[in-house]
Amino acid sequence: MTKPFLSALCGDRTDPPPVWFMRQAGRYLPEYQALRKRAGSFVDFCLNPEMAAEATMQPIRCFDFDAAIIFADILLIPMAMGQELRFVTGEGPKLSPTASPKNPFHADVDSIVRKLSPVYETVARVRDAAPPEKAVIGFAGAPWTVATYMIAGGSQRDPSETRALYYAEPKFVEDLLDRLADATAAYLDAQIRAGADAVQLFESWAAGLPEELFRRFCIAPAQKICAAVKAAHPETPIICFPKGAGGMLGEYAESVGAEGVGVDTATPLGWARQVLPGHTAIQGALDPLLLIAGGEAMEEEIARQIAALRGRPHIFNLGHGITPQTPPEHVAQAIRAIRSQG
Ligand code: 1CP
Repeated sequence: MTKPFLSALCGDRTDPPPVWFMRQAGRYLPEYQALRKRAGSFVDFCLNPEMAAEATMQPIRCFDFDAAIIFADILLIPMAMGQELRFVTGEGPKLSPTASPKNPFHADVDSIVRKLSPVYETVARVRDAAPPEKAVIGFAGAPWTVATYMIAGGSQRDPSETRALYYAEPKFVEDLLDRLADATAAYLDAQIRAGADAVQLFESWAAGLPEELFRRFCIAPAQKICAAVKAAHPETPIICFPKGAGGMLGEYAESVGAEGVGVDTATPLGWARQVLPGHTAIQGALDPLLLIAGGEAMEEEIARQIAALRGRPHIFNLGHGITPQTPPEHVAQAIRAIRSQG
């Protein structure tokens, strides 16, 4: 059974393009809200394979997306490294104590990977439950993004605290990124062994880095992770999403060598197709706020984006995660509009 999502990652253009949405499992869905109420804490939810598999499958059943992304979170790695992780309603995630040169959170990779074994069971359950034409996506946060949460102790307006700490304590930040890269590669390897068809690396805080730091913090760790994953699983495609990479996007894609690259809402698509290698699948980039409005404006923008990437391997997605305010019927409308572009 061919999976349209994987065809795009092999470099094939399909019309209509395959589609999934970042954060497609989540608070905008009444089914998710009901499950969340029963699940206890958010961390308990992520580490309960039965419930996490159910949350993963809800958007597939509701909207027939082409790929199911495992219900988990990028902050499970810091938790497995020894930080306490809590989600405070209205405030977002909290990690304590914060990572610092005095508190570097050394943990061996095997113990990190072992602590996250419920996630691999979720992957296996979703693989069993998903129809054969649907792809299962495993994921992790990229080291720089995860390090910014570990150092800030949770939600942040921007990652300036981590950048400032780097200038004061370069060795600590470099060492943390290196350890995160090793743990992340092993974590993705375990997800692929459990049945993930592809993996995505979320670099949510790539914006604002001077070019040399972008190379050191975003490109080098992604290269290390992709090389390790490819060595173990040469057939498994990788998508990297360096949100806010701006003018560094082309160099990032060339250097990292992922099969797919995510583009954010601010990226001009005509420019992206010039700077990204021709065989690289471009994933994106509908504005999630347009999904709140729905209607004709949304349908026109969907048609415009598909036309802008005509002839190129394209995975339709959002330029960032879906928001809790999104009416589920607009998601259904968006999928119909995408699938009508043959
Ligand atoms: O209240 C709730 O029900 C929790 C909301 C929620 C959900 C549904 C969080 C808290 N995480 C998730 C799941 C999640 N997170 C998934 C799987 C589901 C899916 O995509 O369908 C994924 C891929 C993530 C990834 C994630 N978590 C990122 C990277 C993508 C991005 O948005 O930039 C980041 C930065 C996080 C941290 C996080 N977890 C949750 C929140 C609210 C945040 C962002 C915190 C912040 O920066 O303020």
